[in-house]
Amino acid sequence: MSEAKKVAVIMGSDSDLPVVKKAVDVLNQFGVPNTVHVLSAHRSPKQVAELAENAEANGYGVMIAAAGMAAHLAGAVAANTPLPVIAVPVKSKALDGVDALLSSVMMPPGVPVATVAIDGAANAGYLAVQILATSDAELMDKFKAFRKTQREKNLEANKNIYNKLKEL
Ligand code: RP5
Repeated sequence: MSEAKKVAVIMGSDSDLPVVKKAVDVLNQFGVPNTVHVLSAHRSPKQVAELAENAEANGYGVMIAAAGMAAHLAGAVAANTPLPVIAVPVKSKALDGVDALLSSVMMPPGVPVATVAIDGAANAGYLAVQILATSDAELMDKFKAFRKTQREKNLEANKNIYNKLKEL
């Protein structure tokens, strides 16, 4: 059996960590092996390119790149790897993350990055799990079980909504 593919989680600055932690938590929850890096498209571009260029050979299956402001990290990673790349735009003070959202999502044809919501790192984790699960039946079963639990919780809340209304 081939080894489980890893996910590389990269953030532009360690100031992004409180957001990015949610992606790492999801990957750990599903038992997906991952590595975490602080590398910047602007401050350490050579190291970003090196990580991305070697990622496929090093056993990665998906790369997550989180950055704020003029966020070029996901694009710089995608430019250097054939692996799927997920961008997490991180909220900044001046433009509330819209700057990073637009920088991440408006990629030219042929070099896509799958961009989640501003600060949506948990969904980056879930999407990475879903991508890897297409070639990993055990992981797919775990993901389906997670969705079932989510649905059951929602339906339970639906049953209880009138009791909740009375409590308010
Ligand atoms: C981006 O600039 C980082 O991803 C971070 O979101 C933002 C600010 O970085 P610091 O000045 O906090 O290091 O490259």
